[in-house]
Amino acid sequence: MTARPVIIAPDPRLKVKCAPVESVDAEVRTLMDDMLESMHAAKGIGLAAPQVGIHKRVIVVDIRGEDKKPKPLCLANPELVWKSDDTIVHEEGCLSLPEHYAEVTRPEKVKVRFLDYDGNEREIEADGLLGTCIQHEMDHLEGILFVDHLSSLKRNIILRKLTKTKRLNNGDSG
Ligand code: GNR
Ligand code: NI
Repeated sequence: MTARPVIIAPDPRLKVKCAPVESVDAEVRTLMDDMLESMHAAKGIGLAAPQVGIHKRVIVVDIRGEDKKPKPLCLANPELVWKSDDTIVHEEGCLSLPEHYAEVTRPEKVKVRFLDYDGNEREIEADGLLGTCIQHEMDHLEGILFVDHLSSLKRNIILRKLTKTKRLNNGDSG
């Protein structure tokens, strides 16, 4: 398995609508394995394929803490089949927006249909942190980041800071 670097915003590769996979074949399973390794290495609770530069509809999540045994979930072609009218506010972070956090409002509960690691069609109902995380990852497949749910003022503050950090890391003077 190979941990792949996570792309940091702003970056056009994070704004792409991803394509469905035809099936969960060996290549997709390798991608899932690499994504789990990348996510664990970065201490994230979820990761979407576009964050490692692959524009396929594949996400992984693992919301367990470090104390408990990890039980990762791999989802290909996830589809929202139902969402609650009730919403919840959760503080979100994103490996592509390092060190920035904000409260995001989303449906409290969702039902999602997907292909699992073995290629079987499954459905899960998720709420709480898992529900929030799955919705956050599914947004990535549409080229949407959590900052896109904020006011343009808050979004621009975060994106400008990230641009500045990138410039500093690249050694530019501006
Ligand atoms: O590690 C992550 N934590 C997190 C916290 C609240 C809501 C969503 C997330 S997902 C994020 C990892 C990530 O960027 N996934 O795309
Ligand atoms: Ni993210």
